[in-house]
Order: sequence, then structure tokens, then C-alpha cells
Amino acid sequence: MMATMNVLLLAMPDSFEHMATVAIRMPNGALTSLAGNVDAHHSVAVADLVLVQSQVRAVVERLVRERPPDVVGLSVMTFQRHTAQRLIELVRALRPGVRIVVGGYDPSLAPEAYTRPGPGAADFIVRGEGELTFRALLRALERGAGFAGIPGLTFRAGDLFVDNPARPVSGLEDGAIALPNRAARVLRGYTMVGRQVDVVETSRGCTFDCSFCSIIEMRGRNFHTYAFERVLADIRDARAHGARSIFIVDDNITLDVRRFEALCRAIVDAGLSDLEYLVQAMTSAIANHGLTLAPLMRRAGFRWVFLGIENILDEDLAFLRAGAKNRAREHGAPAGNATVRAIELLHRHGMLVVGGLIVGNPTDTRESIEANLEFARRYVDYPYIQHPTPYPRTPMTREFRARGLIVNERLDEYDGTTAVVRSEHLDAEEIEFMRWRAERWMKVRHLPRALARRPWFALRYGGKMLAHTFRGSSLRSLLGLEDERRAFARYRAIRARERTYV
Ligand code: B12
Ligand code: SF4
Repeated sequence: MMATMNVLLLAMPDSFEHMATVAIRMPNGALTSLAGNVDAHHSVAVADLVLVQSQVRAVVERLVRERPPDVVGLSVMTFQRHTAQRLIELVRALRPGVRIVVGGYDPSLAPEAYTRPGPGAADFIVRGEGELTFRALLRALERGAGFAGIPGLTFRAGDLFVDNPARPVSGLEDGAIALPNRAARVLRGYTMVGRQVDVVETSRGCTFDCSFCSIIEMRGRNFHTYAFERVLADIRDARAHGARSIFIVDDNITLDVRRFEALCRAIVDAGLSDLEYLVQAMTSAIANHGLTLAPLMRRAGFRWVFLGIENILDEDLAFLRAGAKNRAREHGAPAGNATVRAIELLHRHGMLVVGGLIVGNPTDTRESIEANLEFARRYVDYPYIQHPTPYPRTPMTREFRARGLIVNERLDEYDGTTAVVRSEHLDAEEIEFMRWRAERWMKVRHLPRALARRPWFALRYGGKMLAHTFRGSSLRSLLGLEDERRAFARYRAIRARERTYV
């Protein structure tokens, strides 16, 4: 007999600080992908708690009451660990006997955080890609069978946890992973600057090894692609569920530029270029292939490109191991940093650039940080400036630790905009202050351009976005009548309060 199980999948409410949640609330792609790959007789609900940030407890209580779950799964990034553990505690109190499964970057890279005895411990940890492991886990639970044969799973056995061998990464090409199940979502309100947004994958993996990136530890250096028919079906499904903006969440779609170009053509041929697309890209790929790639991207509907610039100085790029992906080439020979050329090509074809920069690296000085801030002021359409954050098991974390530069171990502050490491020359707080002070004004300057295509959104929410950007600041601090450091202290206090969701 097959037993139907109620499965509740939760994405954490903790969000980044770059943009107010009135402007961006993104679905978690992992959970709908899991929901699409469990056996059809189970009933799965997916709840993105970022949609209900101010009422997390009440919503979870309601969901547990309305459809009492047999299994609850949580998708967790490192800075969300604390919230996840509070939620595990809450769910266990509401429904004793429920099985708790955790997955995603944090449980995969720091499983020990979820096996420690205590109210925040899980029953199962799915390490790495989840679809096949989670399906096998539900089958084992259903049949009352053991868990020893399920690769990628860590499971509780009495007081101990057993780590099964890792699951090899999925080859995607073979069709083993079915389409996401968006109908499983039980909350509404996804947005990207006023348009309903969804996420779509076309590939997984990356062959680079940037020292700050969690992806390589998570799955090794490899690159696998979905067939175009599947990608187009996925985009159609997202559109049928109301999406007008699509975020292509591939780790690095620009690894295979010819494929990306072909995908752009396929999107146009399939009549899907009426949607707006956002994507992450390497500067080198855009700079070196942009003459053919950028016009195709534009035709397909790409409007926003998140460029992993990381840093404009060679020494910092060497530390981040991000030199190669930011190198321009001319006639086959290296020709300096690719960033300006990439931005210029994207602008020429009417796309906007979100500039990802990382400041506060070990040898950074006031001047080197200023140089990056000045670059962002001048060239990018929206800044996404972060501090190096020592996530579990990355090479960068090892180096920061060896050099004694990590000054903050409170993981809920590992949101990218809190400086938790210092440089050899500057305190962490000073680094964060420099970024905060500069970035607010960049956002003011860039906001009109960023919102130009959405006048009604600008009218309705522009004020809220500015209020978010300037929280902590006062008229006096803006007029120079109050030390800006006091405003910064107020901003940090507000941010600290925001971090308590449950
Ligand atoms: C899309 C994305 C976003 C989006 C949407 C986030 C969201 N709602 O999910 C946006 C732009 C908002 C975002 C923001 C941030 N992100 Co982000 N983001 C990504 C990205 C690009 C793709 C994630 C994705 O959808 N992949 C596709 C799905 C199918 O794969 P997956 O998530 O890995 O899930 C699989 C497994 O992990 C597992 N799994 C996951 N959850 C669960 C749960 C269960 C129960 C089970 C069984 C399995 C399971 O199974 C899934 C299917 O195989 C990744 C990776 C990358 N290339 O950079 C970074 C990444 C996840 N982000 C990261 C970070 C740090 C952030 C920010 C903190 C950065 C910042 N300071 O701005 C913010 C904060 C997020 C927030 N909530 O506000 C880090 C996480 C590192 C870490 N150790 O925690 C990553 C890995 C980037 C990196 N290179 O290091 N992000
Ligand atoms: S290129 Fe991007 S995805 Fe690849 S290792 Fe570097 S940061 Fe990670």
C-alpha cells in the first residue's frame, strides 16, 4: 500500500539588504524542483517565507494546522541557519513526531550544525543536489525501509547520525530531473520591481574556482546542461503561473557562450521573448563575445545582467581567485580587465548592469576600497557591493581564518553586507561604514534609471525603497549636522532587529 504523505517545504524568510522586500521577493527554485520530483501521490506544499516576513510564526502555525505535515523540509543558506533552527523547534512543538529534513548550502556544507543534540537538530540532511535523494527518502519512509542505501543522505540512527556516501552530481542531459512543480506554492507575492518573477535553471555547475564561492565545495567543478526543450517548457510553465520576469539562476551560464547564444535564439523562436530576463554573467564572456552575444540577449528579452566584477584591482582579484574570469582577450592574447568593455557592450544593447563587487579583502586599504566604490559610482546601473563572507568550507574562509582576520562568528550576520572580516589595514566596521555611506547615494543616483521602465512602481514604491536605503539616517545626518557614524549605528541596530523572524 502506498501511503500518501503531507510534505511541507519551507524557504527561510531572511533576506538580503541590497533592495527592500517591496521591490524584490524571489521564489526559492530548489523547493519547487523537489516538489516536481517526488512521487505523484504525495501532497506537497511549498512556502517561501520571504513573502510573509512579518508574520512567519503565524503562517507556519496555520500551514501546520491546515495540512498537518508528515515531513517538513527546510532550504537553508548559511546566514539563515539561526532562523532555520528556530523554525525546526517551532514545527516540532506544533507537531511532535514530524520528520525534519534540511537541505541547501548550509546543511550541505556544515551538516554538523544540524546534527548537534538540541531543539534545532534535524532528522535528515540532504547533502548536495536534492531531487533524487529526497524522492528516495520519501520512498524509504513510506515503506518503513532503511536509509543506508540512499546516497547524499545523512540520517539519524538513535543518538548518532550516519553519513551515507555522496551522490554523484546529476547529468541533467538524461532527463532524470523532472520539471519544477510551481502549483505546489501556497503563498503569493513574488516580485522583481513590480513584475511577478520566477526562477528557471538551464544548467548547473561551474568550472572556475573563485575562492569565496560555495558552489565548488557543494558539487565540484563541473558543468551540466538541461536540453532546450526542457528549458523552454520550464519558462512556459513559469509564464503560465503568472511570471513576467524570469531570473535564470544558473551558476554560470556564460561558461558556454555558444550554447547561451543558441538559447537566446530558441527563446525568440519559441515566442518567449515577451518576458523580461535577468541573468548572472562573467565579465570576460561578455567582453570577449559580447559583439555577437549581447544583441542576441537583448532580442531574447534580457534586461538586467548581474556582472560578477568582484573587484577592479589585480591584487584583490588574485586573492578572490577571480582574475581569469575577468580577463579580456584580444586576438587570443590577454588584454587587461574585461569589466569596462563588458559594461559598455551591455549598455550599447540596452541592458542594465547590476555590478557585483567585493570590498574588504585582506590587503584592502581605504584607497583600494574607494577605488572600487568610485568604479561602481561611475559605471554600474545598480550596485551590489558585498564584503567577503567566510561561508563554510570555502578556500577563502580557510585563508581568512589562517590570517586571523575573522572578527564576527555570528552567522546570522553573514548576509554579505555586514563586514565580518577585517583587512590588514582596516577594522571590519570601518569597511562596512565606507560601503554603507557610499552605496546609499549610489542607489539614489541609479534608482531613476533602474525604475525608468516602471513608472507606476516608482510612484508607488520609490519612497519605500528610498526609506529602506536610508534607514537609520536622519535629515540632520544627511545635512551634515550629525556625525554619520551615529546614523550608521542606528542602521546597524535596525538591521539587527530585522534579523529576528521567529
Ligand atoms: C538565485 C539565487 C539567489 C536569488 C534568490 C534566492 C532564493 N530565493 O532562493 C537572490 C538574488 C535573491 C539571492 C540572494 C542571496 N544569495 Co543567492 N543565490 C542564488 C543562486 C544563483 C542560485 C540558487 C538556485 O536557485 N539554484 C537552483 C536550485 C535548484 O539549486 P539549489 O538552490 O542548490 O538547491 C538544490 C540543493 O541545494 C538542494 N536543496 C536546497 N534546498 C533544499 C531543501 C531540502 C529540504 C532538500 C531536501 C534539498 C534542498 O536540492 C536542490 C535541488 O537539487 C545561488 C548559486 C549561485 N550560482 O550563485 C546563490 C547562493 C545560493 N546565494 C548565496 C548568497 C550568499 C546569497 C545572499 C546572502 C547574497 C547577498 N548578500 O546578497 C542573498 C540572500 C538571499 C535572500 N534570501 O535574500 C550563496 C549561498 C552561500 C551559503 N553558503 O549560504 C550562493 C550559493 C552563492 C554563492 N556563490 O556562494 N540568491
Ligand atoms: S565564476 Fe561564479 S559560479 Fe563560478 S566559481 Fe566563480 S563565483 Fe562561483
